[in-house]
Amino acid sequence: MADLEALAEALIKGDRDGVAELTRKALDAGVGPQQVLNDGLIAGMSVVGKRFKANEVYVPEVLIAARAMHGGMDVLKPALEEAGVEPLATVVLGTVKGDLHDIGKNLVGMMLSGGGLNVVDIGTDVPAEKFVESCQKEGAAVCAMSALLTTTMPQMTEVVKALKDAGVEVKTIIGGAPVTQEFAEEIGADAYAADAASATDVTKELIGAA
Ligand code: B1M
Repeated sequence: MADLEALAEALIKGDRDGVAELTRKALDAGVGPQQVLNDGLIAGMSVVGKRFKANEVYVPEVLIAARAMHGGMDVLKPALEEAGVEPLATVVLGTVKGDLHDIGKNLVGMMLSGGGLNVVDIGTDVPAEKFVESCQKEGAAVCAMSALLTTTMPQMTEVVKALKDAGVEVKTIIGGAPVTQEFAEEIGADAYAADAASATDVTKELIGAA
């Protein structure tokens, strides 16, 4: 019988090769790809997320766990596609115009992927029009914005406004060191998250998948 607990544990430890091997073994043993994803990879990543939130692990551990997650996903992806398993939703993610910081954004992206979402990362220094265009093109359920500079926070206002003006039906979530819940409310964003793990929980709440 496949050991999905061991798979989750290998992911938490950041053992990329172990994760790939245990994912393959689980599939070979006849476990469905959705179950391998939920009870193995996502289960492991959500433990990492909780520990990160509680300051029990830090950025390097999350990056290593995310790398291990990718090792498992490489093996799992063809099986998921074959079984017609869809991601929960698509999230368009970017750092707003004028801002080149991407370490936090990338962490958010990794945790969102680890939570079963399809993440379309549109990079840094992204103007409002590009957010709008990408959300439309990708059929995104959520538009996620990161800003690390007080001077670029107003760009988030621009994106929220541009999405509304274009009539794009998408939920918005914002975050980054200078961003606050109050600011999110002020600009009419749907949600704020303080860190990458919370961003995943809040995004799932926004799409009713929590
Ligand atoms: Co810059 N920088 N930087 N910088 N930089 C800061 C942000 C700063 C606080 C440093 C300081 O002065 N103490 C300061 C901003 C001051 C302010 O506006 N309040 C600053 C400045 C001023 C600048 C420049 C203007 C410096 C200059 O050139 N004079 C310049 C601006 C360039 C630009 O963007 N146009 C600049 C440049 C750079 C580098 C290029 C050198 C580099 C970025 C490299 C890169 O990202 N590829 C850099 C770095 C590394 C930093 C610090 C040191 C670290 C940022 C970081 O990666 N943290 C930073 C000081 C600091 O924070 N100690 C600083 C780690 C990361 C994991 O955390 O990004 O906060 P963070 O992400 C967290 C949360 O915020 C949250 O989750 C993440 C993980 O939990 N989160 C979200 C982030 N996005 C989210 C989105 C969400 C939800 C949560 O929902 C969608």
